[in-house]
Amino acid sequence: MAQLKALIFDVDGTLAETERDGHRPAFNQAFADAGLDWHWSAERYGELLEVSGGKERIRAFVQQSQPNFVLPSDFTDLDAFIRHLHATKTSYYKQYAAAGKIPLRPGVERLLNEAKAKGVRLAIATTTTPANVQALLENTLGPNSLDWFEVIAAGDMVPHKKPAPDIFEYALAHLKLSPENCLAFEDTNNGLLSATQAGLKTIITVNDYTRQQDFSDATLVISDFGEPDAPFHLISGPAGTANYFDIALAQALCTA
Ligand code: XBP
Repeated sequence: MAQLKALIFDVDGTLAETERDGHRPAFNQAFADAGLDWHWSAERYGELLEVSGGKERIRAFVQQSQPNFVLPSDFTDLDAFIRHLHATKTSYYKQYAAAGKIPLRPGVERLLNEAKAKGVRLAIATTTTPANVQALLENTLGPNSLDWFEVIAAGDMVPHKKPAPDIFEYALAHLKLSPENCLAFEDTNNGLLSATQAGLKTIITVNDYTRQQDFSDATLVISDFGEPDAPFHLISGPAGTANYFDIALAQALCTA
């Protein structure tokens, strides 16, 4: 029987609705600052989210939709210009987090605190930039909250971003744990592919960008983690009598 030893969390869309509340407006503000007439609508951004990584997403947008794009004269190549845009975007994301514009999703803080109280180890496996993780956690969970996580695997730390398994494999290696003793938490099909290829049972919490995606290989699919007074909506999988996600349910799913 596999004992639950650690929870490994995706960030964007799982811990918080960051794509809606942070990343998309930050991208658009960075484009405006650069004098570009690019504006990613919620719908267009949902399409672009197929591409993991903000820098990769900008490049995909240029290749898909800006065939006549002319590089500004003070940049030597497109990668340098994308890095500049992305750095501006990250600064806006951090400002939004600091302004309290990116709240945690239901049940996240409760589940993290219960895990800590019960000795279940915590880790993060995300495509987003480490600075964004720090800004989100410190501005929602407090100044020492990064220390709750034994490893924060993020962004360019690995060569291949989700749906490749690299980022979850990086987290498992640093935890020195077998995937059978962990659960992954995701919100997208790309994230599910990444976690399951790393051997992890995966819990999906859907959101407006992802609820129509294929989660056939997920262990459990729920609307969110829920709260005792605000139950989750069970979409698929064995939740038993639970109506919010807690360590007891996590252990039952890990063992099953
Ligand atoms: C989601 C991503 C990230 C964010 C943007 O990461 O793909 O690229 O959309 O962040 P995850 P950056 O779901 O794995 O948390 O611009 O810093 O990449």
